[in-house]
Amino acid sequence: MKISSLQTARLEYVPKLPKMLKNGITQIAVKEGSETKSVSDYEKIKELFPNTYGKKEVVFKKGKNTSTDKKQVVGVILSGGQAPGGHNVICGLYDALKSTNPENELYGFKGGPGGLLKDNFIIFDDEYINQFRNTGGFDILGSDRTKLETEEQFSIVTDVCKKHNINAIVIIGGDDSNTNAALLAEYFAANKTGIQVIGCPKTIDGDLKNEDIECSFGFDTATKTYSELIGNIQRDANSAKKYWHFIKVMGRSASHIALECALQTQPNICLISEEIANKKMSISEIADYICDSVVSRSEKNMNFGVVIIPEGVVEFVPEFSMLISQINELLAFKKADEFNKLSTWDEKYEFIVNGLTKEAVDVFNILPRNIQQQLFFERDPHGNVQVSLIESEKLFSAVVAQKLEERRKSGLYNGKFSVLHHFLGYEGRCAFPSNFDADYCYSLGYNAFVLIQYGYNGYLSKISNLSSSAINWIAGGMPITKMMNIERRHGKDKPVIKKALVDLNGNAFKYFKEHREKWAIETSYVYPGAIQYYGPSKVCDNTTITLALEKGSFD
Ligand code: FBP
Repeated sequence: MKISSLQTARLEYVPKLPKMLKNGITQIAVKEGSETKSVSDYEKIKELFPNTYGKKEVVFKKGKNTSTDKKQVVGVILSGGQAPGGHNVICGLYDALKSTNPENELYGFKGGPGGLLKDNFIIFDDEYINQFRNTGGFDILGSDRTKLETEEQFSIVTDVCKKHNINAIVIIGGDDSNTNAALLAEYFAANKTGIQVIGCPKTIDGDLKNEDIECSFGFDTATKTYSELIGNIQRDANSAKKYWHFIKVMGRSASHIALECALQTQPNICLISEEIANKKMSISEIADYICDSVVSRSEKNMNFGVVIIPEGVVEFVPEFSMLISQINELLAFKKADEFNKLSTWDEKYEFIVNGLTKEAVDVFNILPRNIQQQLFFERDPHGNVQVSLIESEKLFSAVVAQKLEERRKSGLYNGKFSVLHHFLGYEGRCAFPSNFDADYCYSLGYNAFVLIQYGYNGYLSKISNLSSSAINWIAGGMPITKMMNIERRHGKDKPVIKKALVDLNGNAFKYFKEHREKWAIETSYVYPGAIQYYGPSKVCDNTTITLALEKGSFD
């Protein structure tokens, strides 16, 4: 297989480990902290996790190893969407396991949790794993979105583990996958299987973070990749001076990615969904906010600009949520069939407006026709509108265009508004991991093995102090139940890891808020350029501005 020269060089990169893990298992001692409590709903979580609740926080330090010396057979899966660095988690796990005892074995289950249920596996060896070191993607094993959550599935997993003498499973996933890791750990403990479960925090979205997990892996590389592209677009905009670029960025519900990209590139506008919900902004108000920037810039002869839009924004606009829930109701049961039989858009439009309240019709009518139609293109298996498929970048640019025409008629605008649209998502999920993600992921995997070696179950591999250099990172583990609360999901109360949305009182958002008025009017663009893998540490090893601001180390 032909590989690029960068890939050849990256295969040789040696990821940095925190000093407490650097000298191998014989010199890693454990220090237990105090017993933990879930973030809220203590009694309920305790009741649901009687065997794994309240366990102690763990920190590793340099010292004499006191773990039991036994052969370890570990299984690993990648779960959910790709995130740069997943390969390095597995490499770190493999290296720790083999350097502890060459007889230890690592099983990789192919195709995510679904592959674990099907017992579809490979056994890792040096030859296979060495091809994936420091590379992006999840192709080392593949992944899927099967949810491991039923007793029946847990019993199948137990049989698979017993068949191969696997004594621990590592689940590399986001908040949902790690919630399920906690359920599996509880099942294993309750049934005295002796099998352990360790999770590793993955997702480019950055929404798996809390007081213990400073950031999920992949966020650093994905946001650097998008910021490079946004910076390039900004430079093009500033060169040609004729387009407004509306750029949607991935990130599901939370706006962490959008915010980080804005901090890195200083666009004219960046919408933050959490703020929109907090201020209960309407589509019209959001469009006016963008229009103000377009008009002010046009007065200075700058008929160009950049707007960043977070993927999940429409769900956070209260009037839009109201419209979506009315459409979902309207199409429930037999009505969807009736609707689907109508052949022309005019007939469909008639059907829709007759079934909605006046308030909902008013919102529906603000939307450009292509967006109105998108609401009915593809619905999920329950018949619900798939909000994530809505091209919000087109929605907002169209409403802005309408409003600019109104302002033009009133003599308040005399510029040009030519728009280009972009969606940045998949471009960032499999990039070569930045040095930060390569080091962080390798450390997470290495550390996961140390947690296994010390017998922990139901823990998330925790590497902290991440805004400092890798040597000073702190390695340890946190019981997953500590991060859980009870939330209503699909009409039922469920124990889940609390998802982190952008904190409007946090330093990252505050910094953005302090600067955005200037950015909206002036051309303050920053061009971050491509991720650098080689060169001075301050160019290659720095992490996100969000993390630096949160940790007070941003200069
Ligand atoms: P995870 O939450 O599984 O890490 O996935 C993140 C993500 O990239 C989201 O940002 C995006 O909305 C979604 O996956 C896309 O999913 P798919 O790969 O199934 O199209």
